Amino acid sequence: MFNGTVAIIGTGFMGPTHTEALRRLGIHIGGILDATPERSRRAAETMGLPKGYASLEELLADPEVHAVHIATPNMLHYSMAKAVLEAGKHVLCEKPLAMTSAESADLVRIAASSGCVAGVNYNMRFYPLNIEARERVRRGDIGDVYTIHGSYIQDWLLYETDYNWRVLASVGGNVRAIGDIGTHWMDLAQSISGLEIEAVCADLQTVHPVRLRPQGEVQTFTGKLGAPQATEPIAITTEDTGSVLLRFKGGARGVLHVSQVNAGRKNNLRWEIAGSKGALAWDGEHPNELWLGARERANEVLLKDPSLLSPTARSYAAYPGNHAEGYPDTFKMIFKAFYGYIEAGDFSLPAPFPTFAEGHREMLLCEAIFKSHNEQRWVHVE
Ligand code: NAI
Ligand code: SOE
Repeated sequence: MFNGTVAIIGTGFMGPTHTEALRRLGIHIGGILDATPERSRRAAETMGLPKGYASLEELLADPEVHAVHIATPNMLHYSMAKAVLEAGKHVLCEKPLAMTSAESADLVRIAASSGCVAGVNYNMRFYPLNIEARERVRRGDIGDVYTIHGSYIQDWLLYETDYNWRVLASVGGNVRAIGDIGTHWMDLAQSISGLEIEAVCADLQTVHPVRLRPQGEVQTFTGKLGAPQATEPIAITTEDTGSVLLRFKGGARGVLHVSQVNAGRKNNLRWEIAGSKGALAWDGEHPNELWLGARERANEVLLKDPSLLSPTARSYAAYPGNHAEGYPDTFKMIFKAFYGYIEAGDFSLPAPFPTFAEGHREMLLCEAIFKSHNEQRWVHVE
Protein backbone atom coordinates (compact mmCIF):
# COMPACT_ATOMS: atom_id res chain seq x y z
CA MET A 1 0.00 0.00 0.00
CA PHE A 2 0.84 3.69 -0.19
CA ASN A 3 3.96 4.67 1.78
CA GLY A 4 3.41 8.43 1.80
CA THR A 5 1.66 10.69 4.28
CA VAL A 6 -1.88 12.07 4.09
CA ALA A 7 -3.39 15.18 5.68
CA ILE A 8 -7.10 15.70 6.35
CA ILE A 9 -9.08 18.94 6.16
CA GLY A 10 -12.31 19.07 8.20
CA THR A 11 -13.12 17.48 11.55
CA GLY A 12 -16.92 17.14 11.39
CA PHE A 13 -18.68 14.00 10.13
CA MET A 14 -16.34 13.15 7.25
CA GLY A 15 -12.89 14.11 8.63
CA PRO A 16 -12.94 11.38 11.32
CA THR A 17 -14.60 8.92 8.89
CA HIS A 18 -11.74 9.37 6.40
CA THR A 19 -9.19 9.15 9.20
CA GLU A 20 -10.58 5.85 10.46
CA ALA A 21 -10.69 4.30 6.98
CA LEU A 22 -7.12 5.39 6.18
CA ARG A 23 -5.94 3.90 9.46
CA ARG A 24 -7.61 0.60 8.64
CA LEU A 25 -5.50 0.54 5.47
CA GLY A 26 -2.33 1.30 7.42
CA ILE A 27 -1.87 4.66 5.66
CA HIS A 28 0.00 7.25 7.69
CA ILE A 29 -1.88 10.47 8.53
CA GLY A 30 0.45 13.38 9.24
CA GLY A 31 -2.07 15.89 10.54
CA ILE A 32 -5.44 17.59 10.37
CA LEU A 33 -6.74 21.09 9.69
CA ASP A 34 -9.97 22.69 10.84
CA ALA A 35 -11.35 26.22 10.66
CA THR A 36 -9.15 27.61 13.46
CA PRO A 37 -5.70 26.65 14.83
CA GLU A 38 -7.29 25.80 18.18
CA ARG A 39 -9.86 23.44 16.62
CA SER A 40 -7.13 21.78 14.52
CA ARG A 41 -4.98 21.30 17.60
CA ARG A 42 -7.87 19.86 19.62
CA ALA A 43 -8.88 17.52 16.79
CA ALA A 44 -5.29 16.26 16.41
CA GLU A 45 -5.18 15.59 20.14
CA THR A 46 -8.55 13.80 20.26
CA MET A 47 -7.82 11.71 17.19
CA GLY A 48 -4.23 10.95 18.14
CA LEU A 49 -2.73 12.62 15.06
CA PRO A 50 0.80 14.12 15.02
CA LYS A 51 -0.12 17.67 13.91
CA GLY A 52 -2.99 20.12 14.10
CA TYR A 53 -2.18 22.63 11.34
CA ALA A 54 -2.69 26.34 11.99
CA SER A 55 -3.64 27.09 8.38
CA LEU A 56 -4.02 25.63 4.89
CA GLU A 57 -0.74 27.32 3.95
CA GLU A 58 1.06 25.51 6.76
CA LEU A 59 -0.44 22.17 5.71
CA LEU A 60 0.50 22.69 2.06
CA ALA A 61 4.04 23.72 2.97
CA ASP A 62 4.56 20.50 4.92
CA PRO A 63 7.01 18.48 2.77
CA GLU A 64 5.95 15.27 4.53
CA VAL A 65 2.42 15.48 3.09
CA HIS A 66 1.87 13.75 -0.26
CA ALA A 67 -1.93 13.71 -0.43
CA VAL A 68 -4.78 15.71 1.06
CA HIS A 69 -8.39 14.74 1.81
CA ILE A 70 -10.90 17.61 1.66
CA ALA A 71 -13.88 17.07 4.00
CA THR A 72 -15.20 20.61 4.39
CA PRO A 73 -18.49 22.27 3.35
CA ASN A 74 -19.00 22.33 -0.43
CA MET A 75 -18.20 26.04 -0.94
CA LEU A 76 -14.60 25.40 0.13
CA HIS A 77 -13.91 22.44 -2.18
CA TYR A 78 -12.86 24.44 -5.25
CA SER A 79 -10.34 26.78 -3.62
CA MET A 80 -8.90 24.02 -1.43
CA ALA A 81 -8.59 21.41 -4.20
CA LYS A 82 -6.98 24.00 -6.48
CA ALA A 83 -4.47 24.97 -3.78
CA VAL A 84 -3.65 21.32 -3.02
CA LEU A 85 -2.98 20.50 -6.68
CA GLU A 86 -0.96 23.67 -7.18
CA ALA A 87 1.17 22.60 -4.20
CA GLY A 88 1.94 19.37 -6.10
CA LYS A 89 -0.04 17.03 -3.82
CA HIS A 90 -2.63 14.37 -4.68
CA VAL A 91 -6.19 15.23 -3.68
CA LEU A 92 -9.24 13.24 -2.67
CA CYS A 93 -12.15 15.69 -2.42
CA GLU A 94 -15.55 15.07 -0.88
CA LYS A 95 -18.60 15.33 -3.11
CA PRO A 96 -19.99 17.37 -4.75
CA LEU A 97 -16.70 18.46 -6.29
CA ALA A 98 -17.55 22.18 -6.43
CA MET A 99 -20.34 24.76 -6.32
CA THR A 100 -20.61 25.25 -10.11
CA SER A 101 -19.55 23.49 -13.30
CA ALA A 102 -17.25 26.44 -14.08
CA GLU A 103 -15.33 25.62 -10.91
CA SER A 104 -15.32 21.87 -11.51
CA ALA A 105 -14.20 22.35 -15.15
CA ASP A 106 -11.31 24.44 -13.88
CA LEU A 107 -10.35 21.72 -11.41
CA VAL A 108 -10.39 19.10 -14.19
CA ARG A 109 -7.96 21.28 -16.18
CA ILE A 110 -5.70 21.93 -13.19
CA ALA A 111 -5.66 18.25 -12.24
CA ALA A 112 -4.79 17.19 -15.80
CA SER A 113 -1.71 19.40 -15.91
CA SER A 114 -0.63 18.82 -12.30
CA GLY A 115 0.89 15.35 -12.59
CA CYS A 116 -1.11 14.53 -9.44
CA VAL A 117 -4.00 12.15 -8.89
CA ALA A 118 -7.42 13.69 -8.18
CA GLY A 119 -10.51 11.79 -7.00
CA VAL A 120 -14.02 12.59 -5.75
CA ASN A 121 -15.47 10.62 -2.88
CA TYR A 122 -18.48 8.91 -4.47
CA ASN A 123 -17.94 6.10 -1.99
CA MET A 124 -21.31 4.34 -2.56
CA ARG A 125 -19.77 2.72 -5.64
CA PHE A 126 -17.56 0.70 -3.33
CA TYR A 127 -20.14 -1.52 -1.66
CA PRO A 128 -19.02 -4.92 -2.99
CA LEU A 129 -22.47 -5.65 -4.43
CA ASN A 130 -22.58 -2.35 -6.32
CA ILE A 131 -19.30 -3.36 -7.96
CA GLU A 132 -20.76 -6.80 -8.61
CA ALA A 133 -23.82 -5.22 -10.25
CA ARG A 134 -21.54 -3.14 -12.47
CA GLU A 135 -19.63 -6.26 -13.54
CA ARG A 136 -22.86 -8.16 -14.29
CA VAL A 137 -24.39 -5.33 -16.32
CA ARG A 138 -21.14 -4.79 -18.25
CA ARG A 139 -20.85 -8.50 -19.11
CA GLY A 140 -24.42 -8.51 -20.45
CA ASP A 141 -26.25 -10.52 -17.77
CA ILE A 142 -29.36 -8.33 -17.93
CA GLY A 143 -29.10 -7.61 -21.69
CA ASP A 144 -29.80 -4.15 -23.08
CA VAL A 145 -30.68 -1.69 -20.33
CA TYR A 146 -34.23 -0.36 -20.68
CA THR A 147 -34.81 1.52 -17.43
CA ILE A 148 -33.03 2.67 -14.27
CA HIS A 149 -35.07 3.96 -11.38
CA GLY A 150 -34.62 4.58 -7.68
CA SER A 151 -34.37 7.03 -4.86
CA TYR A 152 -32.21 8.45 -2.10
CA ILE A 153 -34.32 9.53 0.85
CA GLN A 154 -33.60 10.71 4.41
CA ASP A 155 -35.46 12.34 7.31
CA TRP A 156 -32.82 14.36 9.13
CA LEU A 157 -34.10 17.71 7.73
CA LEU A 158 -37.82 16.90 8.22
CA TYR A 159 -38.72 19.74 10.59
CA GLU A 160 -38.35 23.46 10.03
CA THR A 161 -36.19 23.42 13.17
CA ASP A 162 -33.67 21.09 11.47
CA TYR A 163 -30.68 23.04 10.25
CA ASN A 164 -27.26 22.45 8.70
CA TRP A 165 -24.98 24.44 6.37
CA ARG A 166 -26.29 22.32 3.45
CA VAL A 167 -29.63 24.17 3.47
CA LEU A 168 -27.92 27.42 2.40
CA ALA A 169 -27.35 27.74 -1.35
CA SER A 170 -24.33 29.95 -0.64
CA VAL A 171 -22.56 27.16 1.28
CA GLY A 172 -23.92 23.91 -0.20
CA GLY A 173 -24.89 24.92 -3.74
CA ASN A 174 -28.08 25.89 -5.61
CA VAL A 175 -29.47 22.35 -5.47
CA ARG A 176 -29.32 20.64 -2.08
CA ALA A 177 -31.07 17.23 -1.95
CA ILE A 178 -29.97 16.68 -5.56
CA GLY A 179 -26.38 17.85 -4.95
CA ASP A 180 -25.96 16.23 -1.53
CA ILE A 181 -27.54 12.81 -2.10
CA GLY A 182 -28.90 12.78 -5.67
CA THR A 183 -25.37 12.98 -7.06
CA HIS A 184 -24.46 9.77 -5.19
CA TRP A 185 -27.43 8.06 -6.89
CA MET A 186 -26.62 9.44 -10.35
CA ASP A 187 -22.96 8.48 -9.96
CA LEU A 188 -24.03 4.93 -9.08
CA ALA A 189 -26.63 4.68 -11.86
CA GLN A 190 -24.09 5.81 -14.44
CA SER A 191 -21.14 3.80 -13.16
CA ILE A 192 -23.14 0.56 -12.83
CA SER A 193 -24.90 0.87 -16.19
CA GLY A 194 -22.00 2.45 -18.09
CA LEU A 195 -24.59 4.86 -19.54
CA GLU A 196 -24.41 8.64 -19.28
CA ILE A 197 -27.47 10.73 -18.45
CA GLU A 198 -28.01 13.01 -21.45
CA ALA A 199 -31.24 14.86 -20.57
CA VAL A 200 -33.30 15.63 -17.47
CA CYS A 201 -36.78 16.90 -16.61
CA ALA A 202 -37.00 17.95 -12.98
CA ASP A 203 -39.54 19.03 -10.39
CA LEU A 204 -38.02 20.28 -7.14
CA GLN A 205 -39.86 21.22 -3.94
CA THR A 206 -38.86 23.36 -0.97
CA VAL A 207 -41.12 22.17 1.82
CA HIS A 208 -39.70 24.67 4.32
CA PRO A 209 -39.08 28.05 2.65
CA VAL A 210 -38.15 29.29 6.13
CA ARG A 211 -36.06 27.29 8.63
CA LEU A 212 -35.20 28.15 12.21
CA ARG A 213 -31.44 28.43 12.44
CA PRO A 214 -29.90 27.70 15.86
CA GLN A 215 -27.63 30.48 17.03
CA GLY A 216 -24.61 28.16 17.13
CA GLU A 217 -23.06 25.56 14.89
CA VAL A 218 -24.84 22.28 14.11
CA GLN A 219 -22.80 19.39 12.74
CA THR A 220 -24.17 16.95 10.21
CA PHE A 221 -26.88 14.59 11.57
CA THR A 222 -26.47 15.91 15.14
CA GLY A 223 -29.57 18.17 15.13
CA LYS A 224 -31.74 15.45 16.68
CA LEU A 225 -29.27 14.91 19.52
CA GLY A 226 -28.57 18.42 20.78
CA ALA A 227 -30.35 20.41 23.48
CA PRO A 228 -32.87 23.02 22.21
CA GLN A 229 -31.15 26.31 21.29
CA ALA A 230 -32.26 29.86 20.56
CA THR A 231 -33.10 30.18 16.85
CA GLU A 232 -33.56 32.80 14.15
CA PRO A 233 -35.74 32.44 11.01
CA ILE A 234 -33.84 32.11 7.74
CA ALA A 235 -35.13 32.03 4.15
CA ILE A 236 -34.33 28.81 2.26
CA THR A 237 -34.17 28.44 -1.51
CA THR A 238 -32.74 24.91 -1.76
CA GLU A 239 -35.03 21.93 -2.33
CA ASP A 240 -36.08 19.39 0.30
CA THR A 241 -37.40 16.91 -2.29
CA GLY A 242 -37.02 16.39 -6.02
CA SER A 243 -38.17 14.08 -8.79
CA VAL A 244 -36.25 13.84 -12.04
CA LEU A 245 -37.04 12.03 -15.28
CA LEU A 246 -33.83 10.86 -16.94
CA ARG A 247 -32.82 9.97 -20.47
CA PHE A 248 -29.62 7.97 -20.86
CA LYS A 249 -27.43 7.91 -23.97
CA GLY A 250 -28.46 4.94 -26.10
CA GLY A 251 -32.15 5.23 -25.20
CA ALA A 252 -32.59 3.92 -21.64
CA ARG A 253 -35.00 5.90 -19.47
CA GLY A 254 -35.00 6.51 -15.73
CA VAL A 255 -36.50 8.21 -12.70
CA LEU A 256 -34.81 9.50 -9.56
CA HIS A 257 -36.58 10.69 -6.42
CA VAL A 258 -34.70 12.41 -3.57
CA SER A 259 -35.94 13.70 -0.24
CA GLN A 260 -34.44 14.88 3.02
CA VAL A 261 -37.86 15.17 4.68
CA ASN A 262 -39.13 11.58 4.36
CA ALA A 263 -39.99 10.45 7.92
CA GLY A 264 -38.48 7.12 8.90
CA ARG A 265 -35.96 6.92 6.06
CA LYS A 266 -32.59 7.61 7.64
CA ASN A 267 -30.21 7.17 4.74
CA ASN A 268 -31.99 5.06 2.15
CA LEU A 269 -30.48 4.74 -1.32
CA ARG A 270 -32.20 2.29 -3.71
CA TRP A 271 -31.74 1.54 -7.38
CA GLU A 272 -33.14 -0.94 -9.90
CA ILE A 273 -31.85 -1.57 -13.42
CA ALA A 274 -34.06 -3.52 -15.83
CA GLY A 275 -32.91 -4.89 -19.17
CA SER A 276 -33.94 -7.19 -22.00
CA LYS A 277 -32.82 -10.36 -20.16
CA GLY A 278 -33.22 -9.57 -16.46
CA ALA A 279 -33.07 -6.97 -13.73
CA LEU A 280 -30.91 -6.10 -10.71
CA ALA A 281 -31.87 -4.13 -7.61
CA TRP A 282 -30.09 -2.97 -4.45
CA ASP A 283 -31.21 -1.26 -1.25
CA GLY A 284 -28.59 0.58 0.80
CA GLU A 285 -30.37 -0.43 4.04
CA HIS A 286 -29.57 -4.06 3.13
CA PRO A 287 -26.26 -3.53 1.31
CA ASN A 288 -25.15 -7.16 1.46
CA GLU A 289 -28.04 -8.36 -0.72
CA LEU A 290 -28.33 -8.00 -4.49
CA TRP A 291 -31.73 -8.85 -6.01
CA LEU A 292 -31.54 -10.70 -9.32
CA GLY A 293 -34.84 -10.39 -11.20
CA ALA A 294 -35.86 -12.93 -13.87
CA ARG A 295 -38.96 -13.57 -15.94
CA GLU A 296 -38.79 -17.30 -16.62
CA ARG A 297 -37.48 -18.60 -13.32
CA ALA A 298 -37.71 -17.62 -9.70
CA ASN A 299 -35.95 -14.43 -8.66
CA GLU A 300 -32.80 -14.80 -6.55
CA VAL A 301 -30.98 -12.86 -3.85
CA LEU A 302 -27.19 -12.91 -3.93
CA LEU A 303 -25.78 -12.54 -0.41
CA LYS A 304 -22.37 -10.90 -0.42
CA ASP A 305 -19.83 -13.71 -0.43
CA PRO A 306 -16.40 -13.17 -1.99
CA SER A 307 -16.45 -16.72 -3.39
CA LEU A 308 -19.60 -15.89 -5.39
CA LEU A 309 -18.42 -12.53 -6.72
CA SER A 310 -16.62 -11.57 -9.91
CA PRO A 311 -12.85 -10.99 -9.42
CA THR A 312 -13.17 -7.18 -9.38
CA ALA A 313 -15.96 -7.14 -6.77
CA ARG A 314 -14.10 -9.79 -4.76
CA SER A 315 -11.05 -7.55 -4.52
CA TYR A 316 -13.20 -4.96 -2.72
CA ALA A 317 -14.85 -7.41 -0.30
CA ALA A 318 -12.69 -7.83 2.80
CA TYR A 319 -14.81 -10.24 4.86
CA PRO A 320 -16.14 -13.76 4.20
CA GLY A 321 -19.68 -14.71 3.13
CA ASN A 322 -22.29 -12.45 4.66
CA HIS A 323 -20.03 -11.06 7.32
CA ALA A 324 -21.70 -7.73 6.69
CA GLU A 325 -19.78 -4.90 5.05
CA GLY A 326 -21.26 -1.44 5.38
CA TYR A 327 -20.88 2.31 5.01
CA PRO A 328 -17.46 2.74 6.72
CA ASP A 329 -16.07 -0.09 4.57
CA THR A 330 -16.89 1.85 1.39
CA PHE A 331 -14.44 4.55 2.49
CA LYS A 332 -11.74 1.99 3.13
CA MET A 333 -12.31 0.50 -0.32
CA ILE A 334 -12.41 3.75 -2.30
CA PHE A 335 -9.17 4.80 -0.56
CA LYS A 336 -7.68 1.39 -1.34
CA ALA A 337 -8.49 2.01 -5.03
CA PHE A 338 -7.17 5.59 -4.89
CA TYR A 339 -3.88 4.84 -3.12
CA GLY A 340 -3.35 1.56 -4.97
CA TYR A 341 -3.47 3.57 -8.21
CA ILE A 342 -0.98 6.14 -6.88
CA GLU A 343 1.32 3.39 -5.66
CA ALA A 344 1.18 1.61 -9.06
CA GLY A 345 2.39 4.88 -10.59
CA ASP A 346 1.04 4.72 -14.17
CA PHE A 347 -1.44 7.60 -14.27
CA SER A 348 -2.17 7.02 -17.96
CA LEU A 349 -4.24 3.96 -16.97
CA PRO A 350 -8.00 4.34 -16.34
CA ALA A 351 -8.62 5.29 -12.70
CA PRO A 352 -10.51 2.69 -10.62
CA PHE A 353 -12.21 5.45 -8.56
CA PRO A 354 -14.41 8.48 -9.40
CA THR A 355 -12.24 11.12 -11.02
CA PHE A 356 -12.53 14.92 -11.17
CA ALA A 357 -13.95 14.49 -14.69
CA GLU A 358 -16.79 12.44 -13.21
CA GLY A 359 -17.20 14.95 -10.38
CA HIS A 360 -17.47 17.67 -13.04
CA ARG A 361 -20.15 15.69 -14.88
CA GLU A 362 -22.18 15.55 -11.67
CA MET A 363 -21.98 19.35 -11.49
CA LEU A 364 -23.27 19.59 -15.06
CA LEU A 365 -26.14 17.29 -14.07
CA CYS A 366 -26.95 19.44 -11.02
CA GLU A 367 -27.05 22.55 -13.19
CA ALA A 368 -29.20 20.88 -15.85
CA ILE A 369 -31.65 19.73 -13.15
CA PHE A 370 -31.82 23.21 -11.63
CA LYS A 371 -32.41 24.76 -15.05
CA SER A 372 -35.02 22.17 -15.96
CA HIS A 373 -36.92 22.85 -12.75
CA ASN A 374 -36.73 26.63 -13.17
CA GLU A 375 -37.78 26.54 -16.82
CA GLN A 376 -40.23 23.62 -16.36
CA ARG A 377 -38.88 21.70 -19.36
CA TRP A 378 -36.48 18.95 -20.50
CA VAL A 379 -32.85 20.11 -20.50
CA HIS A 380 -29.97 18.49 -22.37
CA VAL A 381 -26.86 17.91 -20.20
CA GLU A 382 -23.91 19.74 -21.73
P1 NAI B 1 -19.48 18.87 8.83
O1 NAI B 1 -20.17 20.17 8.94
O2 NAI B 1 -19.80 17.78 9.77
O3 NAI B 1 -17.89 19.10 8.88
C1 NAI B 1 -17.26 20.10 8.11
C2 NAI B 1 -15.93 20.44 8.77
O4 NAI B 1 -15.23 21.41 7.98
C3 NAI B 1 -16.09 21.03 10.17
O5 NAI B 1 -15.17 20.41 11.02
C4 NAI B 1 -15.73 22.50 9.97
O6 NAI B 1 -15.21 23.13 11.13
C5 NAI B 1 -14.66 22.36 8.88
N1 NAI B 1 -14.33 23.62 8.22
C6 NAI B 1 -15.16 24.63 7.90
N2 NAI B 1 -14.46 25.64 7.33
C7 NAI B 1 -13.16 25.24 7.31
C8 NAI B 1 -11.95 25.85 6.85
N3 NAI B 1 -11.94 27.07 6.31
N4 NAI B 1 -10.79 25.15 6.97
C9 NAI B 1 -10.78 23.93 7.53
N5 NAI B 1 -11.90 23.30 7.98
C10 NAI B 1 -13.07 23.95 7.87
O7 NAI B 1 -19.71 18.39 7.32
P2 NAI B 1 -19.58 16.90 6.76
O8 NAI B 1 -20.89 16.22 6.88
O9 NAI B 1 -18.39 16.25 7.29
O10 NAI B 1 -19.42 17.21 5.19
C11 NAI B 1 -18.19 17.60 4.65
C12 NAI B 1 -18.17 17.26 3.17
O11 NAI B 1 -18.30 15.85 3.00
C13 NAI B 1 -19.33 17.86 2.36
O12 NAI B 1 -18.85 18.24 1.11
C14 NAI B 1 -20.33 16.72 2.21
O13 NAI B 1 -21.09 16.81 1.02
C15 NAI B 1 -19.43 15.52 2.18
N6 NAI B 1 -20.03 14.30 2.73
C16 NAI B 1 -19.89 13.12 2.08
C17 NAI B 1 -20.36 11.94 2.58
C18 NAI B 1 -20.18 10.67 1.82
O14 NAI B 1 -20.82 9.68 2.16
N7 NAI B 1 -19.32 10.64 0.83
C19 NAI B 1 -21.07 11.91 3.88
C20 NAI B 1 -21.17 13.21 4.51
C21 NAI B 1 -20.66 14.35 3.95
C1 SOE C 1 -26.17 14.10 4.44
O1 SOE C 1 -27.30 14.18 3.65
C2 SOE C 1 -25.24 13.01 4.00
O2 SOE C 1 -24.24 12.92 4.99
C3 SOE C 1 -24.58 13.31 2.65
O3 SOE C 1 -23.82 14.49 2.68
C4 SOE C 1 -23.73 12.14 2.26
O4 SOE C 1 -23.11 12.35 1.04
C5 SOE C 1 -24.55 10.87 2.27
O5 SOE C 1 -23.71 9.79 2.03
C6 SOE C 1 -25.21 10.65 3.60
O6 SOE C 1 -25.94 11.80 3.93
